[in-house]
Amino acid sequence: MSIIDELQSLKAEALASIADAETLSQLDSVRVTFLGKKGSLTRVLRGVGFLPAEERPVVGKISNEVRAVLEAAIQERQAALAEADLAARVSADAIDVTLPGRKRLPGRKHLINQIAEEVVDIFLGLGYMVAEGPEVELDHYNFTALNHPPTHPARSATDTFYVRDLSQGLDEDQGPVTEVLLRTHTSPVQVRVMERQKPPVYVIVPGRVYRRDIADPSHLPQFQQIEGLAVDEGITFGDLKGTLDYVCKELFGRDRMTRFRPHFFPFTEPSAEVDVSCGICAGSGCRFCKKTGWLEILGCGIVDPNVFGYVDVDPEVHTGFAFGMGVERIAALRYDIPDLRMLVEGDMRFLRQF
Ligand code: 2U9
Repeated sequence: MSIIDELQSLKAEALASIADAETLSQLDSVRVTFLGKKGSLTRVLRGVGFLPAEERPVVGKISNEVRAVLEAAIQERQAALAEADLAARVSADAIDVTLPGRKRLPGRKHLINQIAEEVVDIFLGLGYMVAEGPEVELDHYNFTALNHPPTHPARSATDTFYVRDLSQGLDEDQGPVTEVLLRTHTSPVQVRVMERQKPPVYVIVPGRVYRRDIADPSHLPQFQQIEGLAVDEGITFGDLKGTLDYVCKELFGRDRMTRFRPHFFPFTEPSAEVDVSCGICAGSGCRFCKKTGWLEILGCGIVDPNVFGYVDVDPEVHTGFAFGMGVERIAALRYDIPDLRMLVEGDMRFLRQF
């Protein structure tokens, strides 16, 4: 094959490879293969030296033409590939400006917190102050100072979460630790208030409490309580009844009645449970109130003199009443929620503003 034929077939082969190149880097290796210093064209032109002198300019001219054609073809293909590459990237990154924007969903206070605030506000209106305290408590404030005898069942490790300091590692020999616990009621806060403040004391205490209960429709191992305490000279059970009857009417409606049933609590004597008349049947008995006409909503009593002994208040001079309610239970009664667990399962319908 003559050099000229070789040049023509090299040109045809190179043009085909250029057309086949699908990426810029493939195209560059085609360029190196055919036009590079050690490429095919250079190799063919090495034979020029053996040609008769008169043929050399002709071959030289043709080889320059081949080089020019190939360089032009490469440039053209390069432009086409770069354009296709850009188009692909643009379409991959494309933003569809016609899509609707992301909605920011407004939230609202959870029902539990709404009701807790509502109850607190009613007592603020009666002149009570609000107090808060630690959720990790000492046995002294949670039980002893609240007149629980050492053997009281609520003190057992099956009823109360006890806390251990594991910062020094888990020591298996460490016996049961009974000094530190998760408070089972907010009453220890009232004890702390009375330690600091001499009567008159009118205080309302909202907060989270913990009990080792298995969650079921009417129990939660963690729930919110609101407790209150009034200590003054000459406080009577009549003051307790008047206050709680007013609060129930504020919470459930002016037409509702209350009744007080005798009960027992270690920290109050006498003690009572308070029922509010059923809002569905107005007291005549229905399924909602289990045919009783009444719904149990809180506990209360006259502060036991023993409790005053722990905080240096003289029971001969001062008397007091106290009460407590579970906020989830109030929410369930007011809004006919059949299972307390529904309130704490993260259901967004309790948090979304519609
Ligand atoms: C002091 C003295 C007395 C707080 C009280 C109750 C009655 C009561 C329960 C209601 C439902 C707890 O959430 S519940 O399970 N509470 O019935 N609590 S009297 O008595 C006190 C508090 C503090 C110094």
